Amino acid sequence: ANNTVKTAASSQTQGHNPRRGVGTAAMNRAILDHLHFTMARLPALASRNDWYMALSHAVRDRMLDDWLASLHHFRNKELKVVSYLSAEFLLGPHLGNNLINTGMWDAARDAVESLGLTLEDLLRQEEEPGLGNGGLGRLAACYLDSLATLRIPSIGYGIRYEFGIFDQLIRDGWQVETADKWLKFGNPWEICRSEIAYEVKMGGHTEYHHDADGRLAIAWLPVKVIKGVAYDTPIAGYRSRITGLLRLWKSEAVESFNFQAFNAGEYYHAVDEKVVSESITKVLYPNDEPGVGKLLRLAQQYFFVSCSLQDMIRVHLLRSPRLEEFDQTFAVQMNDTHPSLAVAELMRLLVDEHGLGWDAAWKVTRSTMAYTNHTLLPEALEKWPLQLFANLLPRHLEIVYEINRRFLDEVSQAYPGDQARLARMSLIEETGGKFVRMANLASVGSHAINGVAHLHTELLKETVLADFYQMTPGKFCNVTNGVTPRRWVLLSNPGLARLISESIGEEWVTAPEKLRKLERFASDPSFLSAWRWVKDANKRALAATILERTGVTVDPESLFDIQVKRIHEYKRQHLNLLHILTLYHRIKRDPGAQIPPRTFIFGGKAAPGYFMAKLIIKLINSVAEVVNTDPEVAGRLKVVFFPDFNVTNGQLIYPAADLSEQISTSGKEASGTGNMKFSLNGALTIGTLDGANVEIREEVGEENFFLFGLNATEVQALKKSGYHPGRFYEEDGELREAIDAVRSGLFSHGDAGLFQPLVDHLLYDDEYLALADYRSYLECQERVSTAFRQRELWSVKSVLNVARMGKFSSDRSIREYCEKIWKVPIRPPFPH
Ligand code: GL2
Repeated sequence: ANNTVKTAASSQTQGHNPRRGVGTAAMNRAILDHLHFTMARLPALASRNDWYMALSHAVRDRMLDDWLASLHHFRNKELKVVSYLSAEFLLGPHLGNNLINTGMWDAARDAVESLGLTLEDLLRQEEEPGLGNGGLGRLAACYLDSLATLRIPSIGYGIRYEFGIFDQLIRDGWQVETADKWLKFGNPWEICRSEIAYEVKMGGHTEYHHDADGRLAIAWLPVKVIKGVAYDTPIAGYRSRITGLLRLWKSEAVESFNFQAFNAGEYYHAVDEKVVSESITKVLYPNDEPGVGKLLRLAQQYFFVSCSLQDMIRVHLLRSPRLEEFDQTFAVQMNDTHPSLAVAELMRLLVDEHGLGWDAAWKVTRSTMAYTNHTLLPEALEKWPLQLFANLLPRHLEIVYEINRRFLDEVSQAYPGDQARLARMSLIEETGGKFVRMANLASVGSHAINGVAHLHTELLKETVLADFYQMTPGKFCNVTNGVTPRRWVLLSNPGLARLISESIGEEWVTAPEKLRKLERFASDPSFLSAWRWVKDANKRALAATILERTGVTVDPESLFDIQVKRIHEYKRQHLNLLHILTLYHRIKRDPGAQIPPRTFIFGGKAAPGYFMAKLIIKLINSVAEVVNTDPEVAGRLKVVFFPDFNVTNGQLIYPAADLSEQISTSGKEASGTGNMKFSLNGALTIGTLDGANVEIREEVGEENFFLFGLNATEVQALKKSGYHPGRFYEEDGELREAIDAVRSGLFSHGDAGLFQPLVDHLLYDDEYLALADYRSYLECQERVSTAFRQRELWSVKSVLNVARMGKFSSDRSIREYCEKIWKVPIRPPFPH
C-alpha cells in the first residue's frame, strides 16, 4: 500500500502511474483476480496453465505501470529512439526473466506457494516464443534487455510468426521436425493493438503521370494489399523501472479489399484472400536453407519493414512535421540484411508518399540507417532473383536502380575505368542470372556498417565488403557481441549468482567489470569448494533431465564436455565426434589408458533441408548407441544428444558445463554467443581462434583457455595451396581408425552405406578442414584431460573465466552501439 501511495503522489508530475502492489499479499490477490476475471476459472478447477496465465497477467500488469511511465518519460522530444529491425527475436520464456528484472521473484514465489502451487511448476508451463533460429535472433533479445536496462528509448520491430522455429524430436536417431504451436494456449505477454495497423502493398506495376501542378507523380498500383497489426510485448529492464517495447507485426486481410467478391456471393474467394494474407507471418524460415526463390520470405521481409517504417513516420510526425529530421527521432539498426529493404522503403515513403525530393530523402535515409553484418558465409549473403523482386516490389526495384545509378557514378568517379569494381559493387549482380544484392543495398544505404567481433570485422573489411571499406573506411566499425547476465546467469544459474553476490556484492549484474573482484577468491579454498558445489549441483540437475529425456544415465562426476548450437559443417560437430571415436578406440585398445571419464553432450537443430547436418545428428546418436552400451568403456565415456535445444534448455545446459566446445573453422563463426554464455557460467573453452573466441581468450588469459587449430590466415593459405584431406587420413593412424569405423557400418548396424556421404565429404572435400585440425584438436583435448584431473586448479581457471568475462555483457555492446553508431547518450537514471 505504501508503494501505491508514493507513486500516486509522484504521478502528478509523471502522468498516471499507479504502480500496483508488488508484495506477496498484493500478488496473491492479483493472481486470484486474474484467475477469476481473465481466465474465468474456479481455483478448484484451474489447470496449471490457468495459474500460469493468471500469474503472468499479474506480473504484466505491474510491468505495464512502468511501461506507461516510460512512455511518458520518452515523449520528451529531445530523445532519439533506437529502432532495432530484426526478422528474429529469440526471446526465451518471459515469466522468470520478468520476475528477475522487476524484482518481483520472491513475492511471486511466496504468493504462488500460499496458493498451494510452486513457482517452478508454473515457470515450466510457458512455451517459449522461438521466433528465431539461433545466435542472431538471441542476440536481438539480449539487446532488448540491455536497452531497457540502460534506460534507452527503444523499439524492437519484428514479425509475429504464428509458428516459430520447429520443435525437434529424435526418432531412431534422426531429427524429426514438428510445428511449434507456441500460441496454442494463449500468450499473456502480448497486447494486440488493433488500432495500430498499416497497409502494405505488393505486386502490380507503377504508373507515372503529372499532377495538377505539373509535377511528376508516381503511382504504384499493387495487386494485393495486406494489413499489418501491431502486437506489443513489454520488455522489463533490470531494476530500471523502464519497460521497453517489442512490436511484432501480424499480417491480416484488409477488410474492405474483397468486399466486392463477398457481395457477389464469392464467399470462398473472400476467405481465400484472408488465408493468403495471413500466410505472410505464418512461419519462421529456418536458416541455412537456400533462400533464393522463396517469394514468401521476401514478402515477410518487406511486410515487417514497411509496417515498422510507417509506424516510425507516424511517431515522428507527432513530434515534428519535418521529415528531413527523421534521423533525429530514430536511429535504425538493421539486424543483418533481412530488413535491408528498409533502405528502399524509407526512400519510397519519403519521396512517393510524403513528397520529399530525392536528395533530401537520401540524406535522411542514410543518416538514419545502420547495418550489422552477421556472417561471411557466401550462402548466407542474401540476394534475390531480379524477376522475383520485380514481381513483388516493382516500385522498389525502380528505387534500387536509381540508388544504384547514382552510387555507381560515385564509384566510377573514385575509381575511373575500374569496370570490375563497378560490377562487384553494383546493387545488381549480372554474372549468370540477375539478382538484387541485399548486403550492397544495406551498405550503400547506411552511415555505419559493423561486424560482430574484432576478427569478423577485419575479415569483413578484407573480403565480403572490401570494396565498400576501401571507398568509405569511416563507415566501418566493430561492436563485439554480448549476452545479458540477467537471463544467462541470474535466472539460469541462481546458485552461482548467489555465491558471486555473497562474495563481491550485487553490482556485477549491471556492472560486470566488477566480476574482476572474484579474482582474489580464486586462491581461497573454501570459496573454491563452494564454487565446485554449485557446478556439481548444476551437473546433477542436467543429468536428471538427460535421464528423463533420453533414458541415458550420465555420471555427474565426469567431465561434462558440451557442444550446443545449430548443427552445421562449419561448426564441426563431426570433429568433436572424431575425438570421441579416438578415445573409444584408445580405451578398447588399452583398458588401462589414463582418460578421465567424460560425458559428451550435443544439442542443436539442423535446418530441415540440410542433409549433411541431419546425417551428423544421426551419426552422433549412432555413436552414442554403441559407446553407451559397450561394457568395455562403461563408466568412462558417455555420449548424449539432448533433443530440442532452445533457450529454455540452454538455461539448464550452460550452467552445467565443464568444457565448452567452440571449434568452428577459423574465419567462419562471425562471433558466437554461446561461447560467452558457457564461459560466464564457469566452463573452460576449447576453441579455435575464431569469432569472439579470440577476444574471450584475450580477456580470460591464454593459460585459462584451450586453444588449437589453424588460424584464419593459415586456413586461407592451406586452401589456396590446395587442400588434400586424404593425406591427413593416410598419414594419421588414429584418424584413419576413426573414419574407418564410421565407414565400416559399426555404428549403423552393418549398413556401410549410411554414413558414406559424410565420409566421402570428409575425405574428398572437407571444406571446413576438420581433418587438418584433427591432430591439434586431439592434443589439446589431452591437455584438457590432464587439467581436469587437477580439480583445484581447474576450479581456479573456472573462477578466473567468470571474473574476466565482464566485457561480454550485452550492456557493453549496447553502450558501444550508442556511442559509435546511434549517437544516443546513455542517460542518468530514470526519475522515479
Ligand atoms: C550469426 C553468426 O553465425 C554467429 O556467429 C553470431 O554470433 C550471431 C550473432 O551475431 O550471428 N549469423 C547468422 O546468420 N546467424 C548467427 O547466429 N544465424
